[in-house]
Amino acid sequence: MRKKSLKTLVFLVFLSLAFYTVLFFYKKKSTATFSSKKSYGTDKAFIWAIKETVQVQQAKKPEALEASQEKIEIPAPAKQILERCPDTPPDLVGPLYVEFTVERTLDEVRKEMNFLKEGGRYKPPDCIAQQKVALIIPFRNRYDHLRHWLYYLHPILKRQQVDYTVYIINQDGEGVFNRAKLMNVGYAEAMKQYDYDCFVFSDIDLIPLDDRNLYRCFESPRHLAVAMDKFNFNMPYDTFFGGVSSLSRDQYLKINGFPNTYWGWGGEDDDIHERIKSRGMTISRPDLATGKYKMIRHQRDLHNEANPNNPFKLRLASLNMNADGINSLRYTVKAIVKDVLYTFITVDIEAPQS
Ligand code: UD2
Ligand code: MN
Repeated sequence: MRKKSLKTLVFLVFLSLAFYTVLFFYKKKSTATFSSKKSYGTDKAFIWAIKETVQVQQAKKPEALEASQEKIEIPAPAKQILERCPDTPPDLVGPLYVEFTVERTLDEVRKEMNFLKEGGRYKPPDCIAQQKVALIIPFRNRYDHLRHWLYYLHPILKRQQVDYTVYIINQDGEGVFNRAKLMNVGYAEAMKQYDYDCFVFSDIDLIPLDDRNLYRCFESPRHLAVAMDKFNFNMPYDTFFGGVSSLSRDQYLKINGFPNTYWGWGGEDDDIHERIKSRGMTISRPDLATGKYKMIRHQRDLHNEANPNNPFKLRLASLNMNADGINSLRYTVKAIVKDVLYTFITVDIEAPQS
């Protein structure tokens, strides 16, 4: 019996020894596995293996990261490469209904033109406009006309897919009006702001009756207002160049711009025609149906009386053109105001008193 108990005791001691031995080695292993500097030198091979594993995992990490990013990443929209706008703008409607009986405030017009940027600017959003066009309007004290012009022209120009800005060139003071000189100022000021390649010069009181009459430049200088209601929708004479015209930058510079010396009403449009002719260029025109215009009826303005000297000057047009033009232009800008509908430039053009 005693012998049996001794055996059991020895067995128990053996068992507990075995247990503690296992426990000791297990502890040692677990310390080595989960780091600590203490164990670093003690089992280099083991640590190396761990580091290697970690490195392999780290090396794999970017891949794993990339893979996970690929999954959640929303594919970026393919970068839209804009194409040149088509030769014929797709949204043109043809003949237009135009009337001047409705009173419009500038604010009402502003609300309608929500596609414009400050300065009276627009650029087609879905294609690259064929031309960058500055619209130049000689102006003084014609605010009623201005409202109508903006109301009708902005949507037309938008449909024509033009990259454009509207410049109202406002003559400062009460001196004699000078339409052509104001148009030169418009050219010079517009060129300071943007790299325009085309200039459309328009009276404030002329609204096109067909949006297929494109406000852009052509191979030769263009006369757009060929069929006005006030002339029974016809040309008043063959060489008529008044109302609305367009010249590319090159064409404009070729004729040294416009004359600065036509004070008061009349003659300057014929002088411009002479300049074009004397430089060997022809005039391009829309047909009489497309080139229809409605003019807002008005009296002759104060300080813009017909100038009796202008017809004589006209005879010397081709002689004077080298000395009188964009190369001799002198003026002082008084103010530039950028509205959403237009860039309004008030300018002192050294006008004589009338
Ligand atoms: C004709 C021509 C015009 C020009 C002018 C002679 C037509 C439709 N147009 O216009 O192109 O050759 O004769 O100079 O035939 N303006 C003002 N405030 C003024 C005076 C003139 O803003 O006080 C501007 C305005 O843009 C006007 C333009 O100058 O539309 C031409 O003046 P106009 O309308 O009095 O001359 P009009 O109709 O005889
Ligand atoms: Mn007029």
